[in-house]
Amino acid sequence: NCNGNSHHPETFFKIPEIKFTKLFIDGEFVDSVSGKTLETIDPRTGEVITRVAAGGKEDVDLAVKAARQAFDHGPWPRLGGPERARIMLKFADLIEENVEELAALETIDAGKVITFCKMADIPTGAKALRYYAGAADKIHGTVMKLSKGLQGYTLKEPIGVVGHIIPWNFPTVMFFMKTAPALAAGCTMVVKPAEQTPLTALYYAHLAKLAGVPNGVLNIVNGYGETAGAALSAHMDIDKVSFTGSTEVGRKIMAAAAASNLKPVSLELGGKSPLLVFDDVDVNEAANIAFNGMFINKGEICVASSRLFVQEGIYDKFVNKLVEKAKSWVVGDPFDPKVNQGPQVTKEQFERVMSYIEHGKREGASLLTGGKRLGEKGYYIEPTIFTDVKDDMIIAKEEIFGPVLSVMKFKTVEEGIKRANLTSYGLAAGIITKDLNIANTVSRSIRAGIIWINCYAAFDIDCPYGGFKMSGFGRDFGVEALNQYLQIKSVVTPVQNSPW
Ligand code: TXE
Repeated sequence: NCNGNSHHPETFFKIPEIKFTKLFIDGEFVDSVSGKTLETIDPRTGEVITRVAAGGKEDVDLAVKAARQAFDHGPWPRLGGPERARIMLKFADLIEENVEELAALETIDAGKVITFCKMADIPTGAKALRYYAGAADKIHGTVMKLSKGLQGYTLKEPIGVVGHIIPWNFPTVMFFMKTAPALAAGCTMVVKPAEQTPLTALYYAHLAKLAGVPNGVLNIVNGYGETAGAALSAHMDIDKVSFTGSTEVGRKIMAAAAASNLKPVSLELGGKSPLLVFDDVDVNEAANIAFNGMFINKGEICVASSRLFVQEGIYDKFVNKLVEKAKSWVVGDPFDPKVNQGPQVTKEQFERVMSYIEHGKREGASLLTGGKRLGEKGYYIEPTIFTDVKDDMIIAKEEIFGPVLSVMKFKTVEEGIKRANLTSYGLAAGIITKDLNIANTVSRSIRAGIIWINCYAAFDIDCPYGGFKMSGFGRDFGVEALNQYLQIKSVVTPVQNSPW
């Protein structure tokens, strides 16, 4: 493993100039009312990249007012679907034209490896816009022949002004998994990006304007959760809040929605996802899937396969393979194309992960590999694997959100299912086996929103995704996400002298 600080970033990529640092309200970049700003930090060094305007309640009020006006009187909800689609497609093209610059912004802000940002994260923004643009002109209700001479039909109307509160682990993907279906539905919106990663969202505001998204439709208020985020979730004039983040904040958002105007919320929260590997597999292939399922995006991924259950027949061989993979996994500057894992997003997250590693050691799990910080600067952590993990240890129960894997041994299918379900979360799960019956039984028995068989973390925009249990409710991606931004109105009327 190379040291996180051994390279100069310029060797690999030109860091882009930071062009957008203000709030975006009613089609203009503006300072915050209070004049306050917040620092955004380069996780490779801990140094300040730039300061961006920090919005508070007053700024949220202004943004909601603009969005309300655009919804109640503006063109966006009133355009035909094909017109909205045309603008969304242009927006998607602009993202692709600027992919290099956007990828570099995402990498410097979040510490995500540049190769992935270029290949996956940024293009997913364009893909989401195109997918939902394709749906914008196919939003139909149904017609019902009702009893007693009545006829009914449903109208699917945009839900109104939406608040999107998003986290820092996939700033671009989260931005578009929420805004693209809301735009297609004809909603207007206020987005609050995570305070740790504000840079790409502001660039998207600029591109939206260039593409022709009317003023007031897409507003961005950067700021902290307790101020800007809380103001959005408690706002009387917001019709829906869509949130991705921690379970703890999810509770606060739901409470604020209940205490204000009872706006519906959708919550995509944490996870502690199980991956079950059965004796019949090709050990090398399965270890690859399991290792990537945990360590991609430095473990900062809500579906991370952080509880790995390996059946006893292959357990020793499998664990050896995992160690081999950890040894060849390159941690370092995320601008280096050879690097697999960049720094954790912030000092706070870095310290949180390190403290979980200490918990694991204290609780008596065996530290098989890793466990240490890399370098003295920046927030780099070695890929870390614990074995002899018991189901009730803290490291097996709580979401660590970093490169720390817990490996457990199991005997029977029944035992595997039972232990996989021993969690308050229910976001995702994986099964690796050649036995179709086992795959079918296990996938029906695990209470989680997405199950991967012989693959892991395989996402597609057409495939809905969200949680069971304390991983939240509501679905992002797929047609399901579009429905979250639509209201159903039933219209009923008598039909006189109906012949049937
Ligand atoms: O999340 P927060 P944090 C989990 C993960 C991680 C932990 C803490 O386990 O270690 O959460 O991360 C905004 N009202 N996930 O503290 O605080 C905040 O500004 C309204 C899993 O960074 O939930 C940011 O925009 N909003 C997750 C967003 O909520 C508030 C991804 C998420 O931040 C608010 C991220 C409030 N009172 C973390 N307080 C996933 N599911 O992928 C904060 N926010």
